[in-house]
Amino acid sequence: MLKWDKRPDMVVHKDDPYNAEPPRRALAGRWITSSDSFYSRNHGPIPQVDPQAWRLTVDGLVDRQLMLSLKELRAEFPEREQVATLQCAGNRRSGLMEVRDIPGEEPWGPGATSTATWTGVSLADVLRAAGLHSEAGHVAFLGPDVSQLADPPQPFGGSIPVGKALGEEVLLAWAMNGQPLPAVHGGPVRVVVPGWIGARSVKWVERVTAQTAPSENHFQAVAYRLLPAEFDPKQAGPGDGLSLGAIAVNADILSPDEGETLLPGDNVVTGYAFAGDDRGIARVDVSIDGGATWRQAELEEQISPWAWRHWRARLELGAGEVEIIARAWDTSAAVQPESAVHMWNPKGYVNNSWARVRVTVQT
Ligand SMILES: Nc1nc2c(c(=O)[nH]1)N[C@H]1C(S)=C(S)[C@@H](COP(=O)(O)O)O[C@H]1N2
Ligand SMILES: [Mo]
Repeated sequence: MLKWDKRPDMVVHKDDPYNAEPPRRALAGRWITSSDSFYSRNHGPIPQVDPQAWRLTVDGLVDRQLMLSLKELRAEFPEREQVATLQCAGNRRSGLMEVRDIPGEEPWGPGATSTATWTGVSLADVLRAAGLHSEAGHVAFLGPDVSQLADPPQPFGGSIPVGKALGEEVLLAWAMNGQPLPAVHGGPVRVVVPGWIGARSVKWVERVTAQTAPSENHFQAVAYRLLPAEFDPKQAGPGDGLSLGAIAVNADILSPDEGETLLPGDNVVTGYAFAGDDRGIARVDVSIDGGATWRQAELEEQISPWAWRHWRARLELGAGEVEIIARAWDTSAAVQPESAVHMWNPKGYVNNSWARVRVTVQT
């Protein structure tokens, strides 16, 4: 059996804890990522949680503390299905590492982005049943997996502001692509926070706490924050840098792959584009002359307000080495920045610079 039932050609950044992304070809041409291709990002050992024994505690600034089994969660709240893209804040970090090394972090490519159909209940319904207090400003999540990346080691957690937590798209999900949620993706139950960095979608969630301030968990207060380029990440403490939440507009090329050899003439280029929260993809441009001139790609269907948008463009390519470039615009008219040089940051988050793939066109 392959590790965590993943396809054999996953790009494995680390075996233990398992960190792997699908190659571009596994994402290309598919609006829904099959579960065996979906990236997986883990900060600690993957727990095997018995679905019968699993309980969710809802506490903090609520009228009634709740303790729910999976059976109760399914019976007491309306079921919701949501297609949503997850994207790690470290997606495309490898592009930042080409600018300057980022010791201790993994060189993720464009595959730390995947899309699934999630089934569960709205977190908002559960918070309403608990009687959320008006002073609650944030909703914190806690998993059971203890990460050695925190000092001292602590379970993975994070939080989202109450305004986002009450959006009906935020799920406590037990199924992925119509199957029980696999352990590697947080089974039996995980949080899915569509449009926000993947880190907020806490897996194997055991506790939901309504509180006045953001979570003090390492992965909210210290990691997943955007530090100024000059900052020494070893000196970073709670609250330093910008807290990452909604995902910035981003895109990458899925086909052709980096280094591919193509035939001269008409070639089809495809890729994905994604913008977080309430923003959508408005336009994708492609260029083969370094960005001097652009041509608009054709946008494929918007399959859900919370999913990426695939795009395609037909390019006439002449013989030689060609760099294909793509950039997306979102519905707030934000566009991807040109260069990773200006995006570089000590932990290597949010590389949303122009997508570039170098190919050789045969003579
Ligand atoms: N409990 C727990 N939840 C977690 C993580 C983790 O290490 N532990 N990693 C987070 C990060 S950084 C990302 S990008 C997503 C990845 O989800 P996936 O492994 O299902 O793709 O899970 C998030 N939830
Ligand atoms: Mo992540």
